[in-house]
Amino acid sequence: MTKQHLFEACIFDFDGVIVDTAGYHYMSWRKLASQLGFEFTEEQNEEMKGISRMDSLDVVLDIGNITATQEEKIKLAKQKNDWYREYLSNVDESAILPGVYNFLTELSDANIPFALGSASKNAGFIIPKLGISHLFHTILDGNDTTRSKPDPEVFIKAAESMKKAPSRVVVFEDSYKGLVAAQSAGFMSCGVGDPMVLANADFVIPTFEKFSIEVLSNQIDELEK
Ligand code: B16
Ligand code: MG
Repeated sequence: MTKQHLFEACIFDFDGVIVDTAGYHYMSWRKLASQLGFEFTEEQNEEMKGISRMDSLDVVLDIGNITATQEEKIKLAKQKNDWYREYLSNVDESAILPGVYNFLTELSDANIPFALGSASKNAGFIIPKLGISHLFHTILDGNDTTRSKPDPEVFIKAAESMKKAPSRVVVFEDSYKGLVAAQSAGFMSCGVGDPMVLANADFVIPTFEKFSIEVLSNQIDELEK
């Protein structure tokens, strides 16, 4: 068995893993908080990574001690999303995070399938702008699921679409809650970002720069020892 067979497929989160949009989510929530009259910090934003838009809104409103009716919440979420989409209006392949494109093409050339598993309802809208849709076996976003991370629904559906057992699939995630989702369903997990924040991952990489199938296989090898 060659090392690359230590895993059979991958699932990539979107915001903060494939593309540099996590900052735009933060800017949009901060703008909403400021309009509502309170501060929203980068630290508080960490809580929002990986969770759905409406769950994120509840977190923001809690921070500001604001109560809102369902109708008001829908309007506020729409406002946030309009700003987010405005920030994204010129997004193109330059927003792909460093090293990601090379790793995706390496997987593709090696015939290792991979899927997108995102909580974002905007992922399906953004990904064609990046010119990488054709590389993915399956693209699943927040429109394809009813439960958001830390529920593993999106990852389980992605693995099923590729006909792979979770234990043979590596999930790449930039959020603590996304890693909880991956681990609860028995996936291998790789955190992308700060190891202090992503302490629940099997292993963590700062970015995909200098990352490769060989590096991933070595990491898995270590895990299995
Ligand atoms: P939207 P991911 C998640 O995407 C983001 O991390 C999270 O911050 C956001 O609230 C969520 O998508 C919903 O996004 O408003 O675009 O539907 O990281 O799971 O790819
Ligand atoms: Mg993310």
